[in-house]
Amino acid sequence: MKTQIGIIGAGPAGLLLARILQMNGIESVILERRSRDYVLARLRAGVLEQGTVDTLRAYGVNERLDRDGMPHEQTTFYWNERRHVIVIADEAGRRLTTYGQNRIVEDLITLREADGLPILFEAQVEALDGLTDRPAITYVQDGARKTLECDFIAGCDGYLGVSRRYIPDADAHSYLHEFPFSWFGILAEAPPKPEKRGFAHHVRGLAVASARSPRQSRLYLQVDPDFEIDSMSDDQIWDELDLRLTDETGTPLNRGPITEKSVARLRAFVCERMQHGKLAIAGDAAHIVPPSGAKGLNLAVGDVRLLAEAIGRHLRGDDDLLSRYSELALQRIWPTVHWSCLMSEALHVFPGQTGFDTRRQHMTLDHWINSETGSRRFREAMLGLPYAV
Ligand code: RFL
Repeated sequence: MKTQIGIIGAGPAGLLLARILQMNGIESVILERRSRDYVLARLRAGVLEQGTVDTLRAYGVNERLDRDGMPHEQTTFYWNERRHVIVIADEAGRRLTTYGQNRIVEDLITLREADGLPILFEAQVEALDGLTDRPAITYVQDGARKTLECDFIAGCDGYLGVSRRYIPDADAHSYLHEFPFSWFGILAEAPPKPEKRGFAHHVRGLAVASARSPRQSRLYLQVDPDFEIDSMSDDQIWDELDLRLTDETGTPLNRGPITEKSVARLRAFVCERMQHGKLAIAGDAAHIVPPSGAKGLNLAVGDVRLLAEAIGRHLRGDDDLLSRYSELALQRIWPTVHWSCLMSEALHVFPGQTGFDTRRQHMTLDHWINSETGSRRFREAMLGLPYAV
């Protein structure tokens, strides 16, 4: 089989890249190791920067987003049993929008399938060849080994994918930081209260209240790395969330059946080599951020916009942008990783944390909440950096 661009991974990065390429008259084949049902059921992120919403609109992925996306113009810190509001919307009308990553993935798959374009599910990529000359992807589907020949390969296969290892010296140019805690996330059939959306900094650890739809709440608790998912009853989970997200009004969260539970270790990772010959990596394949800043999906969108433009120019014989892909992408990635780590450092309780450490966290929170420069910095970081293209 032959195509112009072989895309590994049907996550948001791979699917959106395929969509942008399609709109620019460039054909692609997506290879995805998981089944269609598995990919559609994966929950993950849900807070979109204005730039992500605008990008999805620009490529016609907005029908359901415009109807069901929940814009929000402020966020809240719960700290010392008080509620502190920071305005997020800016003078240019930018704001954040809640719309689940699973719904973006579903919208992109539906559009692609309606256009009759190929996504091969349960196609596990095993090897890449010819990266400086004639790229080829070897994959296994239905027990058979097959080859996809292409002009260029986009590795959008997430943190544990195969493509990064085909970039020479990728490990030597990668940076990993592991935080000493995890996030226990739940999805509940409970209408989120808009006034309860936000982050809690509590002596028992961080908590986060967010939404996935007007009927679904997405909530997180900081837990130890060895936390066992069944060690808390549903009532204990709700009680712990209400305790950490407490404020002067004592308003509790809306409760409802918990439909999903997951635990994820907090990490930050950046690979500074994002391209080699006719291979480039994008999204979680190149970087991951702790979820406190809600930036993982938004960063993937920034990479993919840039990569689509670089691939288009490469196919027309101009490699200048492609040769600068890593450099330009990193201009968004490092500040965003830094911000996500700053938020993590200010909001969690660290093992062995001293009173001195706690007072320094309070200084950071006080700066964001009570100072004009701090609030502006917080707002700008949450709204996201401009794109290179
Ligand atoms: P994805 O979404 O991981 O997609 C990569 C795809 O590649 C496939 N794949 C392969 N396919 C073929 N052959 C192979 N050899 C392959 N190896 C892998 C995988 O099956 C998968 O379908 O990466 P992408 O597209 O870069 O998108 C990035 C976002 O998914 C990610 O940044 C965010 O979801 C991060 N993230 C969260 N961000 C938030 O802002 N808020 C959250 O609450 C939040 N929760 C999460 C998350 C990421 C998680 N993962 C990756 C551990 C929760 C989890 C569990």
